[in-house]
Amino acid sequence: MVVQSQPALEHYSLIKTCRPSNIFTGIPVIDFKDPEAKSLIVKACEEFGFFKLVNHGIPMEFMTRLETEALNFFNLPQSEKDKAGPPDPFGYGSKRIGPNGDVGWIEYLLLNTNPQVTSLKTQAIFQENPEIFRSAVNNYIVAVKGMAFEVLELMAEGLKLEQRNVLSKLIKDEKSDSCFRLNHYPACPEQLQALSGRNLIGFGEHTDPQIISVLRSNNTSGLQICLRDGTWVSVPPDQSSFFINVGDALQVLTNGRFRSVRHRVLADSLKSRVSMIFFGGPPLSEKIAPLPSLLKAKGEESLYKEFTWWEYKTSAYKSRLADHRLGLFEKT
Ligand code: GA4
Repeated sequence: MVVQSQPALEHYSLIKTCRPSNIFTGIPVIDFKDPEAKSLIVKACEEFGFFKLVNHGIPMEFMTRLETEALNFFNLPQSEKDKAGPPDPFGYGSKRIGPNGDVGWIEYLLLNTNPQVTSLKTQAIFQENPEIFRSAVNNYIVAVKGMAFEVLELMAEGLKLEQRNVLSKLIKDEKSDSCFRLNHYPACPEQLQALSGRNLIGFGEHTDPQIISVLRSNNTSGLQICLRDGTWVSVPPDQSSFFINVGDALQVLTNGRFRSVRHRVLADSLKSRVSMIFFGGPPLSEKIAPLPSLLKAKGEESLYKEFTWWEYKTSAYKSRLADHRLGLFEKT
């Protein structure tokens, strides 16, 4: 048995492992309908850069329909899925994440939220049930984007910014550089994990470069976040809720008051995990700098050099997943 498993371990030796960690019960939960939501969101973004959103009003059907369609795609033969790849950055990817050598126990589809042309690759993505899959993706994105606008408007109110659309307009803009990701983490063969006594990494630790990320997953655990003191904790899964991440751009817009949360996903030995994430990014030409009214209110200087979203994104794509990408843009 052990002898049989060794080649498998060798084969996956590029994928990192980590020790299992405890389920965390302290994730802030925000009820969208709570009159206090705006100040609770600000508090959660300051402390964790992460919170769970309940009572969000998006029907479960939007999520389950897309999950079913995504699984139909991921269950296709490998040769069919490969027609929708490689991800450059959009398309189907397996194990490799980004262009710089990161690998994980994962396969995924990375999609542009405003596709201009229908390429051969998009045809390959939507091949089986083109209209059904495409409309499940589109309907889901429209619903989640609308919710992200509202979250950003509540945030602006909580931050006491003069206009409640200062943040939301960045991703409402028709040139907004947002994207969407469908991830499939197959259950990881138990012997592989048992042999090392550790968990295989599905998606290595990183922060999201954008303003905000909205994640929904099935009920399989695996997502972990890194707390301020550097401890990694497991986020209990909840298929009916959304999880909101502060991205690097929002950290800069708030001059470091909100923190972009470092997170990762571990493979589960028994169940596969499916997640869908909307990444709300600004237009490429947008200047990313702390909001002047926030600096004025606190009498602060910007902690960051000036840059556009295009400059940040270009630099992000030259980095490795775990890199501290904002480091290059911090004033010394
Ligand atoms: C992390 C957030 C999003 O998933 C993503 C990722 C992107 C990719 O998978 O192509 C990146 C990663 C993400 C950050 C640094 C670069 C780019 C892989 C990578 C090594 C789609 C994004 O926008 O940035």
